[in-house]
Amino acid sequence: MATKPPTGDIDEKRVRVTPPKKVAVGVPAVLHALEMANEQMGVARSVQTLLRVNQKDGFDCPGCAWPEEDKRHIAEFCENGAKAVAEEATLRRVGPEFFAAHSIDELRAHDDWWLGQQGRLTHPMLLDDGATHYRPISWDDALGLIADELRALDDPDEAVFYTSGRTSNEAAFLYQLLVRGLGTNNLPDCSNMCHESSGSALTETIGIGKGTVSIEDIHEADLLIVAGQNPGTNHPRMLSALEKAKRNGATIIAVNPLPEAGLMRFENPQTVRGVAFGGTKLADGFVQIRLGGDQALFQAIGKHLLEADAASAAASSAAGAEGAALQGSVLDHDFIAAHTSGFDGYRQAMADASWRELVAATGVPEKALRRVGEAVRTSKATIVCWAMGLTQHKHSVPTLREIVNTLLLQGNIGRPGAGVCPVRGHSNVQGDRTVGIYEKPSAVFLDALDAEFAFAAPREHGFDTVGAIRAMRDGRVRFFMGMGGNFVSATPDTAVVEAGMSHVGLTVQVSTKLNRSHVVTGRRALLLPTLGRTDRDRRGGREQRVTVEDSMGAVHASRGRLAPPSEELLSEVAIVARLCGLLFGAGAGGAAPWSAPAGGTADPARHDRAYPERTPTEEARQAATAEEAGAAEQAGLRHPSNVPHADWAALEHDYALIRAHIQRVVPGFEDYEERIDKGRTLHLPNGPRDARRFATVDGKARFTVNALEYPRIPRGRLLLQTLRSHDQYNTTIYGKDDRYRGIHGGRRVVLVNAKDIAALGFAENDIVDLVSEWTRPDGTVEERRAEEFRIVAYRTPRGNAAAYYPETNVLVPLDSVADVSGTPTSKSVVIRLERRA
Ligand SMILES: Nc1nc2c(c(=O)[nH]1)N[C@H]1C(S)=C(S)[C@@H](COP(=O)(O)OP(=O)(O)OC[C@H]3O[C@@H](n4cnc5c(=O)[nH]c(N)nc54)[C@H](O)[C@@H]3O)O[C@H]1N2
Ligand SMILES: Nc1nc2c(c(=O)[nH]1)N[C@H]1C(S)=C(S)[C@@H](COP(=O)(O)OP(=O)(O)OC[C@H]3O[C@@H](n4cnc5c(=O)[nH]c(N)nc54)[C@H](O)[C@@H]3O)O[C@H]1N2
Ligand SMILES: [Mo]
Repeated sequence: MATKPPTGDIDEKRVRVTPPKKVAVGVPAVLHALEMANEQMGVARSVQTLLRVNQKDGFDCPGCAWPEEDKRHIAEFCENGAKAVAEEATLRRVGPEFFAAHSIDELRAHDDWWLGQQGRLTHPMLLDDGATHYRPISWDDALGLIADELRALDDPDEAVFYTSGRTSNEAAFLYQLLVRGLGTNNLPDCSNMCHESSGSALTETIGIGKGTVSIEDIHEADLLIVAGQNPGTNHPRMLSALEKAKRNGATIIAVNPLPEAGLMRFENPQTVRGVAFGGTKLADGFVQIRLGGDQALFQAIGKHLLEADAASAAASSAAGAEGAALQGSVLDHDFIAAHTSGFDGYRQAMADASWRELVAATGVPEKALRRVGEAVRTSKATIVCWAMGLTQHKHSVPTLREIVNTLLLQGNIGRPGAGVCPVRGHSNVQGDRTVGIYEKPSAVFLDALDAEFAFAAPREHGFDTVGAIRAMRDGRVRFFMGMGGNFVSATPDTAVVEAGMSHVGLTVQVSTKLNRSHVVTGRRALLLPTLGRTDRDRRGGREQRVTVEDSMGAVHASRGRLAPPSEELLSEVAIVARLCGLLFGAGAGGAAPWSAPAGGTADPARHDRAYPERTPTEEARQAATAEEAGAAEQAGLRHPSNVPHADWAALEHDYALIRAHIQRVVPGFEDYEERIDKGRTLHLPNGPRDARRFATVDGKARFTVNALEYPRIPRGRLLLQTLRSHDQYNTTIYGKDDRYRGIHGGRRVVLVNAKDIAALGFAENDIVDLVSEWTRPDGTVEERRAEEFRIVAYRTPRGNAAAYYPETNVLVPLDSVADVSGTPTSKSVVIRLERRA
C-alpha cells in the first residue's frame, strides 16, 4: 500500500528565502509563539495554559527534555515550548463526523502538517479490513479486539510495541510490563533513532547510558563545547543556561556545519538586558566542521592535549624539576591512574594519528584545530553537549567514545562544571528507558521485575526500530502498537515502512492527534485517543499526576489542568492497565475486571494484595492462585502460569501504586512519592557524577582506541543531513517557516553551498529531485528518490547539504545504520541532484 507522499507545498512555488538570522529568540519569538497559541487555543486558554508550563504545580512542557532551573521564571517557557503546548491544547477537534467525511484514501493524500492541524482526537475509531472510512468503536470493543488479536498470535514475538518519548514513567512502566507479560521484548522506541549511540558509547566507557552533569554544572563550566546541536530551535531554554554560564565566565565553542542562529547570539526574552541590549554573544568560537568530522575533531583535541602534556613534562625536566620526567601538567594523571583503564593504548593511537588526516576529515585547518585544543587545555572544567548531529552517523559510537577520551584526559568527569551532556529530545525519553522501555533489558532489571510481579519475563532481546521494520517488511509482524509517536513518518526508508505496515494484521495507535501512522495502517487499524500533558486526568475520583525524567536525571511530577478534549478519552495508563487486566487479570477471558470501581476509589483489599508486606516474590507467587492460572490459560496465553500479577484495576485508579512498583523495581526511586510531593525533584543516582564510580566491565572509566572514520563523498555527489526546521516538532509540523535560517513558506528545500550549486551545474531556485545512492555490502548500488526540492544557497561546507526531516526519510536506507547502536544514519546520506524534466 505504499503511497506517494504528498508534495503539496512545493507545487505552490511559494518558498521565499531571506538572509539567515544572526540572533535567536528575543521578542519576535515570544510574539510568534503567542500568535500560534491564540490561534489554536484562544487568548484566555493561552494565558492560563502557558503560565503553568514547567511550574512546580503545573505540567512538564511536552517540548524538550532540557531541565527546569530551580528558580523558575513566571513564564518558564520558550517559543517552541509554547508552540508544542498550543498544538496539544488546541480547541480544534477530530471526531467521528470528521472520519465520516474523509475517506482513508483522502486522508492519505494529506501531509503530516495538514493532518496535525485538524485537532485533537476525541473517540476510539476502527478501520476495518477493506473499509473506506474509520468508524467509531467503544473502548470495551476496541480493547477486546486487541486482546483477541494478541491471544491469536502463534508467538508473542509476532507483536511489536513502539514507544515515543512523551509517555510518562507510569504509563511506560505498565506498558513494558504488558509486553513482557505477553512474552516478548519487542519494545522499539524513538530513542533507537535518537540518542541510542550516546547510550551505547557511554554505557561502555563510563558505565551509565546517560549524561553526567546537572544544570548547576552547566552554569559552573569553564568551557562548553556544543557539538551537533541546534539549541536555538530544539532546546531554547538551554540558551538561558548557556547565557548564565557565560556570565560566570565560561567560553562556548559551537561545532556545527551550519552557523545556527541560537548558538551565535541570544536575546533572552526574560531579562531586560536581553531585550534592550541586543543580546549576549554566546559562542566564542565556531568550528564549521564537515558532516561526520567530529571523531577527527576530538582526536585532534586529544592529540593536542597529549602533545602539550609531554611538552610540559620535557620542559620541567629540562628545568631540573624532580620526578617530573614522565608527567606533565596538562593531564590529570592522578585521575587517570586511579579511575581509568586503557590510557597507554589511547596515547599510542593519538601519537600515531596524522594531522593531515584530521584536517581532511574535519575540513578545519590544523591551526584552528589546535586553537580548540588550547581552549580545552586551559579550561578548568569542560562539558561537551551534543545531540543528533553526533548520534546519527555510521561512526557515531566511536565519535562519542572519543569525546569521553578527551574528557578523561583532564579528569573532566565527576567533578563540578565538567562532564558529558547528551541533550535528550523528547520530554520523557530518558525516563521511559529508566523504567524499562528497551529491547535489550538488563538481567538485573528483569530479575527485579520477575520478583515484583511473580512471573518470568523473557530474556531474549527484542526488535529495535530498524529490526522491527525488517520484520514487518518480511511479513513476520502480525500486530503493531504505537504508544504515541509517528512510526511511519519518523523512521527511515519510508516506502519500505509503508509497505511493511500493510502486512500487519492489526495496527493500534494511541495518540493525541492525527498523523501519517494513522492513515498508513495494517489490514485493520485502531486509533485510540488519549490525554496529553496539559489535560486534567481524573481517575478513581481524584486528579492523577504522572512523573517524567529530564535530560539530567531529575524526576518530577507533571499535572495537566485543562478540561480534556472529550469525555471519551482514557489516559495512557488507563488504556494499558485495562489491557493488562484483560490479558492477565483474575477475570482474564471473562468479564472486564475493572468495571467495579468506575469513578470510585480502589478497593483496599485489592490494594493489600498488590502491596504485600513480605518479599514480593513470595507473596505474589502465593497470589497466583489456581483460579488465575486457569483464567490465563483460558485467555490463550503461551505460558498460562507465567503472567505478571498485580491489581490492574487498582493501578488504573491510583497512579501512586504504579510508582510504588517502580520504586521496588528500579534503583534510585527511594521515597518516590514523598519526594515528588510539593514539586520537589528526585535526582536519580549517577555513579560517575556522584562518586566517580564506573559500572563498566573493569570498574574503571575506559579509554578506547577507535580507528578514524569519516564519510567520503563520491565525485559529483553531496552528503545530506536531514534536520529540523524552526516550525516543527519532529513529524509534527507547526508551520512552513524556518525563521532563523531565512526559509519561508515551504519545506521542500535543499540547502547547498553556492560553489557546489555552480560546480554541479545548477542555479539557485532550480527544482530538483534528491536521489540517494546507497552501496550495499555486496557492492551493488540502491537508489531512492525524493521529488521536487528547491535549491537554496546556504553557508554549509562544500560537499555537504541539508534538508528537512521527515520529507527526506524516503532517502535514508533501512540498512544504513550506526555501528553498535543501530541508529539510522539520518545525518549522512549520499545524494545527487537531478534536474526535473
Ligand atoms: N522545537 C523543537 N524542539 C525539539 C524537537 C523538534 O523537532 N522541534 N525535537 C526534539 C528531539 S526528539 C530531539 S532528538 C532534539 C533534536 O535536537 P537537534 O539535534 O538540535 O536537532 P536537528 O535539527 O536534528 O539538528 C542537528 C544539528 O546538528 C548539526 N549537525 C548535523 N550533522 C552534524 C555533524 O556531523 N557534526 C556536527 N558537529 N553537527 C552536525 C546540524 O547542522 C544541526 O544544527 O530536539 C528536541 N526538541
Ligand atoms: N530523517 C530523520 N529521521 C528522524 C530524525 C532525524 O533527525 N532525521 N530524528 C529521529 C528522532 S531524534 C526521533 S526522537 C524520532 C521521533 O519519532 P516519534 O517520537 O515517533 O515522532 P513524533 O513526531 O515526535 O511523534 C509525534 C506524534 O506523537 C503523538 N503524541 C503527541 N503527544 C502525545 C501524547 O502525550 N501521548 C500520545 N499517546 N501520543 C502523543 C501525536 O500524534 C504526534 O503526531 O524521529 C527520528 N527520525
Ligand atoms: Mo529525538
